Amino acid sequence: MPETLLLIKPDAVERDLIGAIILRLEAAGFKIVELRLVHLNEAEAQRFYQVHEGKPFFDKLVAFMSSSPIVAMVLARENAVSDLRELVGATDPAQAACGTIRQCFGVDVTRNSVHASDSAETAAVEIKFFFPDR
Ligand code: 3AN
Repeated sequence: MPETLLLIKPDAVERDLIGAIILRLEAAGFKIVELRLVHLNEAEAQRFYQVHEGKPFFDKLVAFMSSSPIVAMVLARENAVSDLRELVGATDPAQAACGTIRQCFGVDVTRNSVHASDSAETAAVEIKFFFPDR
């Protein structure tokens, strides 16, 4: 079964939205096959987002992602990568489609509550980042 990585970001963990987000994932038919709560340090957050290094928002993104704990999970389902991206919604919550996780819970383009891998190749790398034994 195809797998993808979902992160519940600091803004959502801080607002006690872990359960609400998991409810939506399970209701959409995603199976949680790995799950952990983790507090990234700055170097780890830089490594996770290295494709964005040099962009104007990089330092802010790294500071945010290492500011408090996040939840990392591996989700399995048919069409896991593309269907999870659809459920998550656009990067900017203000632009995200009605009913998406970011539209419902996101605060702004940095505090957008969740991350989902954007391709099967990225998913494989991101899953290894958080779950090296997989
Ligand atoms: P997505 O998570 O929707 O795939 P990416 O991969 O383009 O978006 O960006 C990764 C993360 O960087 C986003 N989730 C968001 O938190 C942050 N980000 C992207 N674009 C901006 C921006 N213009 N200003 C601030 N943060 C941004």
